[in-house]
Amino acid sequence: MKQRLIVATNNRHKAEEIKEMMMDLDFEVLSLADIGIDVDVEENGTTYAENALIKAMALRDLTDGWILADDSGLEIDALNRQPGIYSARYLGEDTPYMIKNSMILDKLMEAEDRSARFVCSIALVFEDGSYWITVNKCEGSISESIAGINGFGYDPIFIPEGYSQTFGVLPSEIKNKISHRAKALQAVVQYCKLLAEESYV
Ligand code: ITT
Repeated sequence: MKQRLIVATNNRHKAEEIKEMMMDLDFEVLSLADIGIDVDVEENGTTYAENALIKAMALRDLTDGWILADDSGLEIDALNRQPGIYSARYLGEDTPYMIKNSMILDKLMEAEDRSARFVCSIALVFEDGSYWITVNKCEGSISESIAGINGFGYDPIFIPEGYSQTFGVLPSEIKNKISHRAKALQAVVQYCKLLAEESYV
């Protein structure tokens, strides 16, 4: 029987990416929407890892199965690594990303250094309350203009290292191989394979 894995996010784009990347694996991957749960967890941690664990642990009493939560963000060096863990709330939680992205480009108008990275921590919580956490990143830079409609959030202004187009333009097949979230999920899968071989963990 497939292991039931609940993806503890209210961000449907994240849930879709995670489902797509875990499609061929031996998990029954379900989002909060799939199991009819609607919770808003206060993210009061000071790191991505803390927040990922807070989100995953909050779901433990509400459902069965393993729980996976993602906390992620964009760090822009010229802005002292803002917005970082505050990425969802930066410039207003309800401000459309078209406006947020254009405000960021304005802030970087004079910047010589456009380097940036996406960071993603994934926490995996097991039924007995034990957990495992990974943090991964995807280096890149902020584009000169907003480009593309693929992905979500800051994707239209982020160019991953080794490419000349934003995640908003690049197809999801590429983002899902090289992104911060893709790397974190690759680590999850590797850990789950070790778990299956018991003697290693
Ligand atoms: P949950 O907490 O319910 O998972 P959220 O969107 O609030 O949903 P976070 O607190 O982790 O999630 O905030 C992450 C924010 O970082 C997200 O809202 C985007 O603004 C940005 N972000 C993270 N990953 C991204 C990606 O792959 N592409 C574009 N923007 C991303």
